[in-house]
Amino acid sequence: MACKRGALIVLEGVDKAGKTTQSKKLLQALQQGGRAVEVLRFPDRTTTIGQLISAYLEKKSELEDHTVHLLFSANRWELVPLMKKKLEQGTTLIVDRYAFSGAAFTSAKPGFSLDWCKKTDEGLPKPDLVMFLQLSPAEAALRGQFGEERYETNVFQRAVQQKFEQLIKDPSVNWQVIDASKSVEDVHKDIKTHSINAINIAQNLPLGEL
Ligand code: DGP
Repeated sequence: MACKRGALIVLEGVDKAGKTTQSKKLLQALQQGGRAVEVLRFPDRTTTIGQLISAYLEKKSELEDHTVHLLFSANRWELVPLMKKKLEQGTTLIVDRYAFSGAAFTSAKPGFSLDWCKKTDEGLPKPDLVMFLQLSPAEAALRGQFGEERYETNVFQRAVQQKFEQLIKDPSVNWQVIDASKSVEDVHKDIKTHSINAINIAQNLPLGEL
């Protein structure tokens, strides 16, 4: 019998929603359950393209806004062969940010339509599940100050939040909204339940495209 494919599971949300903490906890829980699973994170700052993005985010370089959008997208595309290989081999991938961050962050800038921003990611492997960790700007502020990187301001994050609110209305994507204001353990329980369901369903379905 052919090996069953892994699921592509994405965590999205504004900064401070807890995506990275929850990705790690989900990884551990699924591994303890005996599943083959790995975490990926976008932007992947280790590649040549990722290093350009990293310097831009750290404000060490300036890039024109369309250009940086294309670089973020290219950074996802360059990982596609690896992602497909892992999924086909039966490994579930937990992805910390994906194309939806690409659309939400760039379209939060003046002069960018959501449609234009989504175009460059069309054809990427489609997630079996996208969990949106929902946290109001007020609650995010209670989690401390933002860091020094580009985009880490209250005004910009509020604009990003609004763009995500539009994106989660897309019925062609399996969105699950998670209340990220709950305790780390309670959020983890919700995420784990949705993920196990998605893994069970995905193994009998072909991988789709965005
Ligand atoms: P992180 O390493 O998860 O903190 O992400 C770095 C920052 O980059 C964060 O503010 C979100 C933003 N970001 C992530 N993906 C994209 C993208 O595709 N396009 C744009 N413009 N920003 C992105």
